[in-house]
Amino acid sequence: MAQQGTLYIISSPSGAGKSSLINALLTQYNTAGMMMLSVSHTTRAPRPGEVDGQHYHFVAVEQFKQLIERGDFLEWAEVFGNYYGTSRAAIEANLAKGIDVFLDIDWQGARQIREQMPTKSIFILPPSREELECRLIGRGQDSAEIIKGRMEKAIAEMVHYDEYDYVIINEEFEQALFQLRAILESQRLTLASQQQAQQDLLQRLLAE
Ligand SMILES: Nc1nc2c(ncn2[C@@H]2O[C@H](COP(=O)(O)OP(=O)(O)O)[C@@H](O)[C@H]2O)c(=O)[nH]1
Ligand SMILES: [Mg+2]
Repeated sequence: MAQQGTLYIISSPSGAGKSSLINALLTQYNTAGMMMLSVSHTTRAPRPGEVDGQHYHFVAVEQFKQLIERGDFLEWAEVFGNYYGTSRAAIEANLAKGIDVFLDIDWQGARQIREQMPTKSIFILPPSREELECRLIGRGQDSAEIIKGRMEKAIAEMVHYDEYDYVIINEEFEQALFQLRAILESQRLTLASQQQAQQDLLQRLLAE
């Protein structure tokens, strides 16, 4: 039996640098295509530069509700007034192939997934409130009112940090990326993982 991939849940408030970290991880360390990021469905409008099917599957509310009814979502939640959902199909198939799957989802989604399958969950925090505010303003895509709202939502997300297995403070990007990698590497070195990955070697080593 092929080794089952690990399902990583990564959450953070908006502006903590989660997307950049996940992207760097997947482009720099995706050895043999054994890691993938799940593309969620959302009812929010695409931002400039966002590509349908790549950043999200952008759908209308009606379509989203149909997907809920069909049972297509492993989890879904309303976040900042929009719907977001993780579709089941790609995830289960890829985990079965031994591929590590990454979910960029909020705390509500994380709770739902944890109830259904084994996960390793990681929460990414900004180094300070001031820095978080700077990063939210730095995007320059939203009005002052939206930014204020996002600060409030960020705090509402951050209070759930203690539901996660790992916590990373993203002060310096390369350091945070290194820490994210360390979590992955250690996961691959657990007894259970190594017993699967090194079956042949272990058999040879322990033969009488
Ligand atoms: N529950 C759930 N949350 C999601 C999903 N996709 C994205 N999110 C979360 O929704 C929030 C808003 O995401 P987004 O619209 O991309 O804005 P961002 O804050 O700039 O990343 C983030 O916390 C995401 O992690 C999903 O499929 N399910
Ligand atoms: Mg995002």
